[in-house]
Amino acid sequence: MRTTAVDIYATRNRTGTTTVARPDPAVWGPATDGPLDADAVEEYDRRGFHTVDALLEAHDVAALLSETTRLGRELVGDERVVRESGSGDVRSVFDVHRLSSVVAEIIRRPEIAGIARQLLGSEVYVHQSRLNVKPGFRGGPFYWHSDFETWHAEDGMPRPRALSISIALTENYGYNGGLMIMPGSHRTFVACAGETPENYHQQSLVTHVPPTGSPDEDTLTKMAAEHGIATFLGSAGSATVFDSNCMHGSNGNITPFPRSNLFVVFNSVENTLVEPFAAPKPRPEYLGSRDFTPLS
Ligand SMILES: O=C(O)CCC(=O)C(=O)O
Repeated sequence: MRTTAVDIYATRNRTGTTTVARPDPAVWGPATDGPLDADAVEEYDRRGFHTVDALLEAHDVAALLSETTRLGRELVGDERVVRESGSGDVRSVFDVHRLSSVVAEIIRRPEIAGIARQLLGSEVYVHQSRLNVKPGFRGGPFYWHSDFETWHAEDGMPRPRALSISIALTENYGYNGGLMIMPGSHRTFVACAGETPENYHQQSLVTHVPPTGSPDEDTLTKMAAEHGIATFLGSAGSATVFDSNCMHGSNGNITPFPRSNLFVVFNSVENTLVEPFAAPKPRPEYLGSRDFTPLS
């Protein structure tokens, strides 16, 4: 574990949830050069996210869905595949930018990686990628969290100079477990209670309310009252780009309509990982990559 004099994003190793205003920007630099226009950049800066319609065409979506099925079938017993604890259904397949040439090609496109370069103000690399599957009738929820809180504590990401692009592979209705984000929450860093146990990812990725790294209910209630909750609605192929410190999560899916998406996390090459800030050792490479080669 890293020992530094002052960690402005100190989290874990405490008994309660605390909040602090985030000192870092969400948009790093002028962001004038890239796929997003000035209004989109302003919205991302203010709300912490922005939705792009029709980022992928139907044939790309079909190719990604078929990759999801293939990887779930081929990677039996592989730790990169996380399954629902009750049903054994595939919940997530990680590291898909390395496992699938289809994913590798798509995420490098200027209209995708270019958004990350534009908002993060530098070259970028992939910190993590995953296909999240939320099948009809029994897809599990993802509890409220800030990704950056986890990446800082467990992966050693110094600052919130990272973002995710979540690309819908199925229609996202208001009721099939789509992404929920508290708009504007990216401006507040929520430090969470609890200590990070050894190999915590083996527990946290399958537990619907992870005991460490989850804000307490009082804090979430206050944040929801202040910011409200926006739900991502969109057709297959649309996408939401969101800041690494947004408070977000999603409900389970008991509707007959599956909800799957591709998540890609881009980190600035000027924000590469160090030792974890609040965990005994770094998480495995497929969760927090230490290959900082800029995307070509
Ligand atoms: O797929 C979802 O609904 C949410 C996933 C999520 O929050 C995450 O991967 O950090």
